[in-house]
Amino acid sequence: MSITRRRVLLQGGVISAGLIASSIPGMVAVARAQNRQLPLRRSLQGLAWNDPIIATYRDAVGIMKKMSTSQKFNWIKLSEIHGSSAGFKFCPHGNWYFLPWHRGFTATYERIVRHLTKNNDFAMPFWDWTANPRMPQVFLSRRTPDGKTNWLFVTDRGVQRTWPRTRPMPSNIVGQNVLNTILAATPYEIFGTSRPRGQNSLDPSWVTRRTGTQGVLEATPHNNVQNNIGGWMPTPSSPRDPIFFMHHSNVDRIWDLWT
Ligand SMILES: [Cu+2]
Repeated sequence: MSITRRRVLLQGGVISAGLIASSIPGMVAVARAQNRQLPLRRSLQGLAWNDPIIATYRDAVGIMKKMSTSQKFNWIKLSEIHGSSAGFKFCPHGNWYFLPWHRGFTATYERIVRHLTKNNDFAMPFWDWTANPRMPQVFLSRRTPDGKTNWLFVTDRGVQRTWPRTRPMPSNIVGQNVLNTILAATPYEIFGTSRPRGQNSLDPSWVTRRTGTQGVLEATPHNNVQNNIGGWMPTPSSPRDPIFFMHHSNVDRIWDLWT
């Protein structure tokens, strides 16, 4: 059976209505939040280093990096939900849960940033690598122009990004043609990766099995942008690079476009 975008929409609607009705506290909060104007995710392009959105994210990453490992929002500890040097933990790749899982993960960080900075206008910007294929400037310098630590730069010992700052991501990875191919894929499992081989129940253990066939979105721009950036990004510890969330915010936006 092929799952079309319409079917995903219908099933998604039924699932969320059911959850709200059963008054799970988190979902009630989501329903309430939907009644007020939610902050809109913006393109990273054109946001200056001192734009409130960038400054908020940089501050939050700094707060999390300075937390001890016993604190629940510690930067490294949070990233271990995704994976660590021991391998992937909960994150599904090569699995049709790839998109929804990373949507939830990105939204979780977005809320943590609001919580830590008290800036409720914050929404995770997206790096639109199709329109702006060079690495975003605000991630690239060790210090901000006013001489403070740039927490968006990767300073971990022995782990450095390797993609040259002046070189655009190649168009066979992020170009408009690639995007058109992604958006033209109607079956969800072609667009957004297939179910793991042999899945025959909704048991949560299927979420972390990586035996599906990656769709173009996951296999082409998602994987290759991460592989090209280097440092943490090609590894299970990829969320240790703050650019991870603006990369995934864009993957999430493309899912929304497709829908
Ligand atoms: Cu992942």
